[in-house]
Amino acid sequence: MRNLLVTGGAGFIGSNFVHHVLEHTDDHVTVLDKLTYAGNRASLDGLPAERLTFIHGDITDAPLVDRLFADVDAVVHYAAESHNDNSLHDPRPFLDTNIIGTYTLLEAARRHGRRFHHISTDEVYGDLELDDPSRFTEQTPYNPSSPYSSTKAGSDLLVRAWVRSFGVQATISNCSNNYGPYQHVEKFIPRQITNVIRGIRPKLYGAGENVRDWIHADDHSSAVLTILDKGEIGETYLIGADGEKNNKDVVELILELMGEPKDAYDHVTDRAGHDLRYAIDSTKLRTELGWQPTYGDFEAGLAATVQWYRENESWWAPAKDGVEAFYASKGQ
Ligand code: NAD
Ligand code: TDX
Repeated sequence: MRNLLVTGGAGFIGSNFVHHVLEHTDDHVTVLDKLTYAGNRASLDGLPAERLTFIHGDITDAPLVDRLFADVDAVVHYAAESHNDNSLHDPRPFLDTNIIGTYTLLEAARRHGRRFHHISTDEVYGDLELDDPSRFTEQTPYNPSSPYSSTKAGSDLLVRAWVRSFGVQATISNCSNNYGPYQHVEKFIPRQITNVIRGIRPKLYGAGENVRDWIHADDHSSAVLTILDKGEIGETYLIGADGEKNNKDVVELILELMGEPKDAYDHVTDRAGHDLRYAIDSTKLRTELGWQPTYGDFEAGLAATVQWYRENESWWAPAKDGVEAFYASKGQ
C-alpha cells in the first residue's frame, strides 16, 4: 500500500485517476487541488473517505507542498490550466500554474527524494498535416503552438532538467485527447453533448477537418499506473489508443447517438492558430511496459459518455451558461 499525492485530482483526468486507483489498488490518495473554475469536489463524491484525503490548496504554495511531500511515497502531477481557448484569452494563469507550479513540486520532490510522475500532452509536439502518414513518438522535436501547449512543453523540460541535474526520480507521459465522465463543459465533446441536451446546436470550429486522437480517460489512468509501477526513471512515454477522428465526424456521431439529424450543427469562428492533427504512436509503452487500452470501441465509449452527461446534469449545469456566454462573446 502506497500513499499517493495527486495534484489536480478534482479535475477531469485527475478525478478519473483517483477513482481508478481506489478501485484497482490498495493505495491511499491525498488530492491537492485549488478548485479553480475547472475543479469540482463533487467529482470525488462517493469514494471511501478512509482512503482519500482532500487538501484545498495551490501547487505554487511552497510551504504547503513541502508539508504534503513529507508524508507521501509518490506524486502524480495532473494540476494545470488545461484549456487552449482560455490560454488565448488570458495566458497568465498558465504560466503561474503550469510553469511555477511544476517548479514548486519538483523542488519538493528533490528535497524529499520522492518518486514523481508528470502528466503532459501530445500538444507539446505541435501538429501534423492531415495527409502525413507519421505519428508523434518520444523522439519528435518539441514545437508547441499555443500559450497552453508552450507552458506544458516548458514544464516537461523542467522535469527533464531536474532528473538530469538533481537526480529527481521522475517519469513523464504525454497523452492524446481524453474523453469520458467529469470533463468540463468548456471542452469539445461535453460542450456538444450538453448543447444537444439543452436544445442548442453544436458548434464546430472552422470546417471541422482537425483531427484529434481520442482515448478514454480510464485508459489514460491505467497507463499512468503502469508507468508509476514499471516505468524507467528519466523516461518519457507517449499514451494513445489509435483513436484518430476529425471533429466533424465526432459531432455527427454525437448527434446520431442522441437521436438528432446528423447536420444539426453550426460552423463557427475557428480557433486562432488551431492545430490541425495530433496522432500518437504508443509502441514504447505497449512493448516495454506491456500496457494495452481497454476501450477499443470509440462509439461505445462515446455512447456511455453521452449517458453520463444525461444522468449527471446537476454536476455540469452550474458551469454551462457561463461557458456558453464566454464562447458567444468570441463568435464561437
Ligand atoms: P482540468 O482543467 O479538468 O483539471 C485541472 C485541475 O487542476 C482542476 O481540478 C483545477 O482546480 C486544478 N488546478 C489548477 N490550477 C491549480 C493550482 N495552481 N494548484 C492546484 N490545483 C490546480 O484538466 P484535465 O483535462 O483534467 O487535465 C489534467 C492534466 O492532463 C493536465 O496536466 C493536462 O495538461 C493533461 N492532459 C490533458 C488532456 C485532455 O485531453 N484533457 C490530454 C493530455 C494531457
Ligand atoms: O466548441 C468547440 N468546437 C470545436 O470544434 C470546441 C470547444 C472545440 N472544438 C475543436 C477544437 C479542437 O480541434 O475540437 C477539438 C478539441 O478541442 P478541445 O476539447 O478544446 O481540446 P484540444 O484543444 O484538442 O486540447 C485537449 O487535448 C489535449 C485538452 O483540452 C488539452 O488539455 C490536452 O492537452
